[in-house]
Amino acid sequence: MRVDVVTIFPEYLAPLDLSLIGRARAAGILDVAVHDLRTWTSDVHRTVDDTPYGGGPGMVMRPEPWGEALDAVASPDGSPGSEPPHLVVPSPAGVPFTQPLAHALAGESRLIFACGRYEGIDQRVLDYAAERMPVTEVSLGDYVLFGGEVAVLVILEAVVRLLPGVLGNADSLVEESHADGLLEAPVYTKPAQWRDLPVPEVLRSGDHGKIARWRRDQSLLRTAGRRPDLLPALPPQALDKRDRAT
Ligand code: 6GU
Repeated sequence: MRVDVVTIFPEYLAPLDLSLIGRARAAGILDVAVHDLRTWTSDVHRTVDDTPYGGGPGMVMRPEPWGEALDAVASPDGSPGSEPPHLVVPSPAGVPFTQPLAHALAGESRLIFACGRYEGIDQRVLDYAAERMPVTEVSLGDYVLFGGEVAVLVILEAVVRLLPGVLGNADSLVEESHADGLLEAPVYTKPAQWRDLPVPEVLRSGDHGKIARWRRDQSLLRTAGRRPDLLPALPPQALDKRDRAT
């Protein structure tokens, strides 16, 4: 997968060199380039923002540098039949970022992230891009960040770990929170007794049927307690009669 990130703060993306993402890059699974938006300014002050039409607080990112940047970064790589990149724009006004969206983005061969700051990017940049490539504005949740850079780190971490060859154990993708629309059950390791707290007896019983049932119940109870919004969103077959008893 090829990823281009356009930002006025390239240093913010330094963590992409670390850890599992850094390893995916070293293994050739992921190719990331971070670009400074100011490369595509033409005035001496390298201005990227201006006051909003219609008035109001804050500043809006000007369309010209963004247009030049996206023209340059999205230009076809020359290989015949190559798909257009998918433009991802982090924004508190976007669609919620979820595990299904992470899976969808993991299926793309090219992603471009456009990091807005201030009140956002002139809407015409997104309208123009949407005529030429898929564009998705994505939100991490119902709160406001200074800009899209940290959101890119979050989104890429969720996407890159889904790429084939990045995680050692494919089972961990099947068993994790959100894989089946429920939160994961609590986990324990040795020692069996820590301070005055024992590991739940069932997990030490060796009865795999009972363990699976206990984990399923814990998932259901956790989800009902912490994320009741997830339950109506489950597909109809997701809960059997035994689940409904929990
Ligand atoms: Cl993706 N960007 C910004 N700037 N703020 C956010 C967000 C994204 N998600 C939640 N708040």
